[in-house]
Amino acid sequence: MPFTANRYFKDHPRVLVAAEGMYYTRDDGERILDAVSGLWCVNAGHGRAAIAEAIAAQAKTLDYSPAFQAGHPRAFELAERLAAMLPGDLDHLFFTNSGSESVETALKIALAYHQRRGEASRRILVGRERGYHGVNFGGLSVGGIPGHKADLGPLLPEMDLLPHTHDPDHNAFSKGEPEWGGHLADALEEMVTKHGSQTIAAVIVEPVAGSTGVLVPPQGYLQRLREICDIHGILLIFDEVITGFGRLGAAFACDHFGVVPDMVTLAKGLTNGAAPMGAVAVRGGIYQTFMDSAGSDTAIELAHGYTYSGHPLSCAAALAAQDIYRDEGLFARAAEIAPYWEQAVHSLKGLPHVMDIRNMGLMAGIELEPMADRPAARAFEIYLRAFEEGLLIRTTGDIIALSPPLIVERQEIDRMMELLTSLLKQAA
Ligand code: PXG
Ligand code: PLP
Repeated sequence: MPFTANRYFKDHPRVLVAAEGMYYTRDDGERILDAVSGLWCVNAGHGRAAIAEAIAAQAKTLDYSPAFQAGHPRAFELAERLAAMLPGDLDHLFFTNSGSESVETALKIALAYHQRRGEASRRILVGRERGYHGVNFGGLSVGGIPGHKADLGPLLPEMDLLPHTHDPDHNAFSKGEPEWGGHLADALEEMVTKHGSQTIAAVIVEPVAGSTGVLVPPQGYLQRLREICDIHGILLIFDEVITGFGRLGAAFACDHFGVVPDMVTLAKGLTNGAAPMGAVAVRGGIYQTFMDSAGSDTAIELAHGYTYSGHPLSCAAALAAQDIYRDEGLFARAAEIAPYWEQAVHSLKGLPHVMDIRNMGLMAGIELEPMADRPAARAFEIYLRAFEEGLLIRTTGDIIALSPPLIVERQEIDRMMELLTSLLKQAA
């Protein structure tokens, strides 16, 4: 099982058999409140009939269409739809099957783009400490979680990592963007000096780091990264696998922060989690560079793609999900309820073990003091107890991460906090 304590699971299985709205149903028939949107993906809540029907209808009409050298209407429709939603000239899309594949795709496009425009010296890919960009080799290389790389030996050699932005001495219990830390973006400037100009191809960051415990960017940080990238001709990639599709109360984090990156990676909420799918959006100039540099008009411009790129069932699911987001105004709804969410999660301050709480949009991280000699044990224990008591949360190290579906109601937020309060009080 993926990222699972397999032996423990065998002895203590946790099995979900159905889902509707804000709730899962366990195999013992009990309902459990979903405070993480499955795994940060079911933004419109579970069991959306329109998505299920769209998938079924698509399966009957066109089950599969070859991804290479042919197309089908739903993929173009979805690409146009996303291009219209994305800011600026982020207007060309490439479809994948996951966030990890989206990241690989974006990193490959970055390297190839510089080659194509005659700056082949730009080979270095820059990520950030505590960054998560999936589990494939490129994403791992620029990822900032040492434990994910430990057993693998050298990965991509031409890479570097920016410092992460979380320092509890300066920003513990920040509501929204911390005031401290914007200057940490200047580390990119220092990297240019260290490696030489025209050596860095791209920088990839999560606008808000999700997996490593909801690390919110300091005020001005992302804007400063954009400026430095512009000055030095470096591509800026926002990994919006979690922040995309309303999580921050806007369609994308780029809208929320008013920063247009050169590429955006997407997945998860793209289909409301109902079918595997990812996407990479690129700015028009990147697309055009490939079109203009490929030689004859039957040459393939980008030697990349997956059997299931733009799978018809995934496209149908994504289009139906986007209809729901639009028709129910869910991104605006997330923005509307975010202040209530903020005050609710910060009400846990002062409970046993709570060292820090941070939030943005409908995301929150609650960091606990680790048990001596047993890192991550305290949070995992709370995860297990929560599951028993009827609440699904996510934990990473000793941090509880929350990201409820955007349909969450105030009384459901209250229920989450009530349960967490009692679990924290009981925790060892
Ligand atoms: N980039 C980011 C920013 C992500 O959050 C990926 C890439 C990889 O996506 P796929 O679809 O290949 O898993 C992710 C995925 C968690 C958790 O709770 C986070 C993710 C996946 C599973 C669990 O920490 N993020
Ligand atoms: N391995 C083999 C032997 C293949 O033939 C293919 C695709 O044709 C792949 C891996 C890649 O699979 P996918 O396109 O689903 O990523």
